[in-house]
Amino acid sequence: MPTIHWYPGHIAKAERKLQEKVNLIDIILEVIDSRIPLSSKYEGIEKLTGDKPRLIIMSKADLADPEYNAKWQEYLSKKTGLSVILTNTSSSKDLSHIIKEAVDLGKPKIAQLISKGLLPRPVRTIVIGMPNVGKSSIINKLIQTSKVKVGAKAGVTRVAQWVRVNPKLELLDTPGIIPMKLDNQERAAKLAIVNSISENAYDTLEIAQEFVNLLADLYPELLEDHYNIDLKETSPTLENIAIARNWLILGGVPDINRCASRILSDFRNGRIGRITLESIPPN
Ligand SMILES: Nc1nc2c(ncn2[C@@H]2O[C@H](COP(=O)(O)OP(=O)(O)O)[C@@H](O)[C@H]2O)c(=O)[nH]1
Ligand SMILES: [Mg+2]
Repeated sequence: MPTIHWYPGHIAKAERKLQEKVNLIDIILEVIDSRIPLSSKYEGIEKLTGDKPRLIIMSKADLADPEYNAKWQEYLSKKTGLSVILTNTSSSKDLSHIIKEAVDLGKPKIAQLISKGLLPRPVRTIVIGMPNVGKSSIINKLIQTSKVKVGAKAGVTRVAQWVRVNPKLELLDTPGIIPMKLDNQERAAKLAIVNSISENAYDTLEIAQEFVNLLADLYPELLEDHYNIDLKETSPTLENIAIARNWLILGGVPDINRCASRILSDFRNGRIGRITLESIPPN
């Protein structure tokens, strides 16, 4: 198992900042990565959001295995009782779906304001998730139709603004970033594979090999086809893949560094195929 470094000291502060933002909003858009729906899901989410309504967005669905996408969507909606929407940032159909669900989720809150004699106002929401899951891409898509800034709010950093998505929905234009507690190294490795962890925190050779092991286990044909190896004859090491693909340095030595970076970028860009790295937990 590779070693991934993390700093527990930063977590409490990051959690406090996230909580401050969440306190300002009515409903939450929680983004997870469709390729690792478990590892990219924040375990402390219920504690953070209390009883505020929430919508789960499975991002990067275009990079994940379509069969697994459907299974994970069903599993998560059953388990949480929440709506789960699959998205990829190039689809605007998903986007209108998200907007409609968000407005619906906020209706009880607005009705409550009215019943207290207050004026109705747009539902306020925020996009939260781990680094690199696609939060900014979703925010940009949500606000591209309307660039109306509705002003800063006290309690949030000065740069955070409410943006009106439509007359019924306002979005905080900076995401809530979930602090990474990397105490589980298997999980941390998956987060590193999808590029959610800073490259300084891990060894690329180790993480690439970990990914190759997962691929050999879950999608052996994709590994064989894409890297030109036969798993019956060759064990899937970075050395062997570099040899098979003719990635060599002077003297015919396999270039494992190039091999490692290449494999990770192939996966992250969807060049190997549509891959999901986590299967549904047995019940
Ligand atoms: N293929 C694909 N790439 C995406 C999608 N959403 C985001 N990305 C890419 O993932 C990377 C991180 O996205 P970003 O929105 O900055 O994530 P954030 O760190 O959560 O704000 C960027 O390179 C995006 O282009 C998606 O739905 N499909
Ligand atoms: Mg971002």
